Amino acid sequence: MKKILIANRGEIALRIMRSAKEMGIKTVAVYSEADREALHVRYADEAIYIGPAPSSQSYLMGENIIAACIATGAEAIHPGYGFLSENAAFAKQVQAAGLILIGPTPEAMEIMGNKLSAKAAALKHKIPMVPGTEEAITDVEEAKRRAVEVGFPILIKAAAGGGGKGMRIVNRVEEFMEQMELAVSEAISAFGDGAVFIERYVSSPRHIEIQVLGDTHGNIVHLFERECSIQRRHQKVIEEAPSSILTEEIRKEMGACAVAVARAVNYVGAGTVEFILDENLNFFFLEMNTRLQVEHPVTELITGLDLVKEQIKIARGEALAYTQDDLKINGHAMELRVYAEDPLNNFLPDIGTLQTYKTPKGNGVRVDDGFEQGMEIPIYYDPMIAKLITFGKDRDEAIARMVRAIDEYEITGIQTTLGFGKFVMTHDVFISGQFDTHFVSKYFHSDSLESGTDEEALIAALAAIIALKKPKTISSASDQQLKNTAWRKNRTQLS
Ligand code: MV4
Repeated sequence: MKKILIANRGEIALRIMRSAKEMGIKTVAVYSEADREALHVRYADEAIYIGPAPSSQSYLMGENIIAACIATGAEAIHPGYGFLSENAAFAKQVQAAGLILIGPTPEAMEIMGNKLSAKAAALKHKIPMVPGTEEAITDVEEAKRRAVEVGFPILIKAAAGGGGKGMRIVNRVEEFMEQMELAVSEAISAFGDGAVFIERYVSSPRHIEIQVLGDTHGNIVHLFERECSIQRRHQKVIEEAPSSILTEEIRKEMGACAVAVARAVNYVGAGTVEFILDENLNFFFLEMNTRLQVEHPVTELITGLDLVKEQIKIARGEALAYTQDDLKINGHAMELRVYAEDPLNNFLPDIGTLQTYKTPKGNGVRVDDGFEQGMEIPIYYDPMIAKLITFGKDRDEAIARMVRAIDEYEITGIQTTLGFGKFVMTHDVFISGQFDTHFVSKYFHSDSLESGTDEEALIAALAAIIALKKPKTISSASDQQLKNTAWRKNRTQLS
């Protein structure tokens, strides 16, 4: 493999190109109108324009990407995460064009793309699963009887959903019919597929996922777990490896289950098997993600492996160079996703120019980003600016480094989740390791953040006075606009 095309943008495109470069492989970037000046375009050996800014007209245009691959003589495509990375139809088109997709087979993507077929594949291997229905609900009365059997609260999930999309909690049997109708119509409009199933609702879960790698020779290993319980509205904010809660025994069991799930679909490449863990440390299989994930760096830091290099070697047909017994956890890693979002304004995306952008440095700090000072964050794509990753000999050291790195990070011109990250890292409950997926909604309020500078406090106070004095007829929308434009935009980073 001498040249690969990276069908992505931002930090992950750069991350992939760096590993390719270290392997002596040339890189081809693709870019949209909004990314003409982007770092991934400058970093690549070649770059091809693929369409207008909206991803539906550029990064999701499989045909244009395959054409760019052929035109540049690249032999393989790395899809990164998001965009076309889990699109089985695209994977088939890549194969049909005589190219290699650096990822799993279209068949594995297809099975894991549907939660019910994923569960059916796992069921054959005695993988623990949350009690519920094993098939799509066709008879609502029968489903209701099953819900009573399982016990309320229950969850209705869309088979075509995933990552929390298309889920509904039903607390009482009286609500079942109504929620069912809503869930089905939502699933139809969101996914074009009304298939839904039910599961008992695990009320205080932890989200634990296992990284797996499979080669084309039938070898599959796991690279231990990542814990991703710190999230808000199904968007992960902080991830770590290893989990602070797993015992060596549960880790082994979960790892073996993850490998069995991967084996059920002859998994090739890097994948992640997602579980939830209840209060009694029982774990249940939820779904499998058939891509390289955003949070892969924490696994890299504790295993010493480069997951992108491993993906490329697997795609070249090489066998894994190690067995499960060769793999060990060393130290502890933390990741904070730095989003261009305003934690004081319900985490609304905050776009604009990075007036100051200085990343933290030093021992145990890694920053995976795709921006430089002076650049604008485009509105068209995910608002993630960077991933701040720290490593230490143990969890306490990884946390201390994270706090130090957050303090060193300088971002002005836009609001970010850095201050929010510091709130979590310094919270007793997080430090104790005794938390669940409700951490953010339980403990974070907009007044949890340290206040900004004196000048900002003054402007905020003035804005409040103006708001109090204004005639009642002024709408709350203008109130919001005042807050956004008068002082929030130019405030320096909370940290
Ligand atoms: C659940 C659950 C509780 N019980 N399933 C959300 C993401 C998707 N992969 C599945 N999710 C959940 N499934 C049962 N039976 C709770 C969640 C859930 C969750 C899971 C992991 C991380 C964060 C979460 C936040 C809310 C709900």
